[in-house]
Amino acid sequence: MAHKAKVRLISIPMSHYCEKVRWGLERLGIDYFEERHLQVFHYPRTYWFSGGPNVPVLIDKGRVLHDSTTILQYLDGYADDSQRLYPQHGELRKRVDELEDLFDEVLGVESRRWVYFHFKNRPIKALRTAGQGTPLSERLLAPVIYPVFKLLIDKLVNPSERAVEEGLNKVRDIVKATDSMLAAGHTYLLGNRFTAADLSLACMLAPLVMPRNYGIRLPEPDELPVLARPVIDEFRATATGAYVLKLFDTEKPRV
Ligand SMILES: N[C@@H](CCC(=O)N[C@@H](CS)C(=O)NCC(=O)O)C(=O)O
Repeated sequence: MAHKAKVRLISIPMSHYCEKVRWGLERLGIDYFEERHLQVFHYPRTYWFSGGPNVPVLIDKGRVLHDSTTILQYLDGYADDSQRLYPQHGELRKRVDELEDLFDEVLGVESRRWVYFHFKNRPIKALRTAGQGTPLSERLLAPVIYPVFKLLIDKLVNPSERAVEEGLNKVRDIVKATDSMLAAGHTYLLGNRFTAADLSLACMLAPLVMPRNYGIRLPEPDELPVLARPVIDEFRATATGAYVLKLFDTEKPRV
């Protein structure tokens, strides 16, 4: 693929872990090329570059990095003091790391489970969102391999009704905690500085509040399955949901 960008991001475009990296790159104004793949079709590329199944994978000057947190920390090396997402020392850095880990490992896992629960039996709708910017060959083949894809999702994500309900309760607990942090009245979660904790909260909650200015066009609430809409309304109505929508609007560069 011919392109002049120095940095390559291998992504599944709807992935909120990939959104973290896009946001990090765009915030720093780094020229990058996003190589987008549909789920499953990404495997040859990720195994080739990183030896593993997951996106995001970032390739910069011959270095291969994977895991959104590792990548954001790496990109912080390009940031000047005012742009840094990770405070350099001390207690604040510890809090940023703890929160980013909680958002990635619990919130992001549960918001993704919820998405797959609502979309796994709606291949046409799912492909319309997931396919944006992916190769035509993948989009044409996707309906054929959809049964394999569904089996894999059941195994990897377990989007059962019970797991989804339990997962939403974990999300509610996290949102209660972030609501009280926001009630302290600072501009951001941990004070007056935008950090990786804010960025990760925004991306990991995104599937449950469907912001505009996400890296792909997400469905509007009225395009969602009827049963999914009350959950979007619920989270948009929280202080954290409103905060996340505001971050997408004000902190994420428009490209
Ligand atoms: N902790 C990882 C999670 C990445 C992740 O779970 N990526 C998913 C996409 S949302 C993936 O690549 N899944 C492919 C698979 O499991 O086969 C990160 O922060 O990057």
